[in-house]
Amino acid sequence: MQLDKDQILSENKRAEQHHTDHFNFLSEQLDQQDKDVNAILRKLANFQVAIPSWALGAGGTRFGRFGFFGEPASLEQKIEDVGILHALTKTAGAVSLHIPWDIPQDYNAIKELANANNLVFDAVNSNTFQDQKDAKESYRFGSLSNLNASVREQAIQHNIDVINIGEKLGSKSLTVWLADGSNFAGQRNFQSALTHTENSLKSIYTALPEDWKMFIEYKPYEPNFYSTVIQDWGTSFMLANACGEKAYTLVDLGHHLPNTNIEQIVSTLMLKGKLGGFHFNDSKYGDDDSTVGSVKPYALFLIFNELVFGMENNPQNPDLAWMIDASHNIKDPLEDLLQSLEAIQEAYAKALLVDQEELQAAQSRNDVTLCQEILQNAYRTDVRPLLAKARMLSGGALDPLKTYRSLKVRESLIKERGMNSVATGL
Ligand code: LRH
Ligand code: MN
Repeated sequence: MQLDKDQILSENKRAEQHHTDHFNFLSEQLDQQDKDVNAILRKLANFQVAIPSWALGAGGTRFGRFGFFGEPASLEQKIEDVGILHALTKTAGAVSLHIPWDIPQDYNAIKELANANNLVFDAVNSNTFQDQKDAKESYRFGSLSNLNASVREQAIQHNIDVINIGEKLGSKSLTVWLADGSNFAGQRNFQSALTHTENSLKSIYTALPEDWKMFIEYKPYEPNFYSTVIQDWGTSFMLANACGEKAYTLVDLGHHLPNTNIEQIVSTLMLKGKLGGFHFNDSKYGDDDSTVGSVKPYALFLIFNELVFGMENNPQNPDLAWMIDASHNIKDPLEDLLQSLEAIQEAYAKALLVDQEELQAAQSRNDVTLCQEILQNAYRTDVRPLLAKARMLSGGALDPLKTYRSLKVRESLIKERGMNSVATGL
């Protein structure tokens, strides 16, 4: 299924007057504050987020899975679903595949389909946290950190296979997340686990094409509940430095212990030129993989404030990889992803309203209250007319979620795929 432009434009017609009134009111306000509205619109339009191929169906937990109807049962259908998100938002121009959940059968056909949906392939993700049925070795006691050299070899080879798959699709980066760790004190020697992991990552790094990046994703716990080898940003940063200049740290927002100051981690990694990218989501307790901005929207804004500062002041840090990593248990996956895309754009737009010079001047005078006011004024600005305008200028929907519903997209997907089609992934 593909949405055609005219369907979206006719929906926009109905909302146009309302949008124009709100946009004119806001841009007048921003003009008075000497904000360059056109520059902000350009930045919003250029901000493309990759959609995870593993989040297009209903996920589940160990307590059960409630399938969502009309799920994409093949990689082709997953790319079509990302195409629908991109047609509506014009900000979802990439898909991030997870291997072996999404191994293409016909690379040319997959590339053509992605092209037809104006999509590119972002980072490819390896998977050494599950055993494959025909695998020689098991990852029960770890993969790249395993005490057994042939298990490590198998995991290293898998990552090299994932790079080869990504190369055929035009991807330029590999994301490595390890579940490796232990469930009980005394189960593993921390130093041997870390040393094996470092050496294994270095082996994978040597197979990385010249123009590729390797993202090392950290996580404090789950599925191991006593220790995780790559548990925090410091460990990932250390391993990225040990591997080389093409290795970076990937920040998954859900991979932090409660009340961690993630914006400070982001700022530090950008200063050191080692921030590779993000897995956007939100969480109240653990790695909940909830809708972006649905729990801690102000924290997301503060992260984007550091990103905007870093993108203006840290040329040593490369362009970032923007990806969503979510899992949906009870909601329509496409509606959830539309909301996440909106929340990311909203946080970015609000951060672009922060006058970084004015903030630095207030910081240099230790005018604490004014520093807060500068941030909160930006955060309290309703930037949604800017997002809508940027989408409309790119041929997208003024209101993607409303358009998704009024065009009865899910109903059409169910008609095409049936009620019980199931997607691979989480
Ligand atoms: C681990 C993680 C990782 C993916 C997986 C699907 O929690 O965030 O990024 O490999 O989710
Ligand atoms: Mn992740």
